[in-house]
Amino acid sequence: MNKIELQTLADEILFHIRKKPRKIFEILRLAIKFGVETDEVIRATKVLKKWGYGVRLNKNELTFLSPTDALSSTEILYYLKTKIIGKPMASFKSLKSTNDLASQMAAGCTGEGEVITSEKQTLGRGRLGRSWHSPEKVGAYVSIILRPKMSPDKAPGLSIMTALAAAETFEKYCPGKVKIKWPNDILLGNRKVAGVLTELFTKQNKINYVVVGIGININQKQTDFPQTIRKLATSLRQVSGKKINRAELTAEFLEHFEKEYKSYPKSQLGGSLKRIRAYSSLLGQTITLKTGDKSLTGQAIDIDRTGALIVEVDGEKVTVSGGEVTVVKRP
Ligand code: BT5
Repeated sequence: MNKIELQTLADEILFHIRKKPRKIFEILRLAIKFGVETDEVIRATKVLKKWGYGVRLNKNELTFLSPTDALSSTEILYYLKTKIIGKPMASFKSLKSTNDLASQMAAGCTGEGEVITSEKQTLGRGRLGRSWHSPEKVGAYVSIILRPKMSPDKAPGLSIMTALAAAETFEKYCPGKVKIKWPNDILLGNRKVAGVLTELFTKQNKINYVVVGIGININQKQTDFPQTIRKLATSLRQVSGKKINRAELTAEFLEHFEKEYKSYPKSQLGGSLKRIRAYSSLLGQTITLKTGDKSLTGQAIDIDRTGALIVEVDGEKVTVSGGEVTVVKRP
């Protein structure tokens, strides 16, 4: 049994035994139920213990005592009600970057919807070589592998679609306070609570695969952020005043993501533009937008179905598909 099969067995066993906490389950019966050897049930139990589950293994018996607060696939799948996204899912204790691993896996033919999560990242990436602060136990670092049947020019809007799925997830915890800053930031107040990194891989002018990564600050206190971002960043816990179950929130995000993604390859942001506009922190504002070494200043007036921002510059409409935005403060 390889690592992934063992994790799947651990997921199935846990799902079964946690329905009846403190009940004693015979290892032999579990082995028969899941069609495996008894020593494989014991190995799966050890996987669960490693993730921090309270499970008691007593000679030939197994008992569920308590859940873990780790961001494990077992725990996320317990809450997850999707069809494609997160089926399957692989969770790690530490990775350099979930996007990097997802990309390697996708290059090796992993199918659409597979999700990679990690408790922490040692080299979490933002856009343009920037880094994403990814400490353990407080955040969620998640990458989704997609193989949409559409042309590569339709991919840029996936970032704002993902930001919308995140915003709708956060709304439950911080109602009325969530904003999307085009093209890839989710804000609470003026501070960043999550960021999206979409990476597109093409082959002969067609999409081979896309990796959508998101980093979410969930239970950080302000002092958990390094000085460099302490004034820019916030977490859901800080704004809601409540500690949040990270696995449950991750499952909720993946459900929102699946809903939005379903129609994306066909109609891009058609069905979600109204909601994106309502969440947007930029529309109506005077902004400066930098793309490479070019810069323009104007009024952000709309977002179109491809996810591009429309800016009015000296009476003319300019459509831009990516860049860095700062809001110009009026005197
Ligand atoms: C982003 O980039 O906002 C995209 C972040 C994507 C991270 C996810 S985590 C899972 C997946 N695996 C990865 O390796 N990456 C993805 P950008 O717009 O370039 O913003 C980066 C900037 O945000 C940094 O330069 C900091 O100023 C700020 N920043 C870094 N860490 C932050 C954090 N935890 N919270 C808020 N702001 C942060």
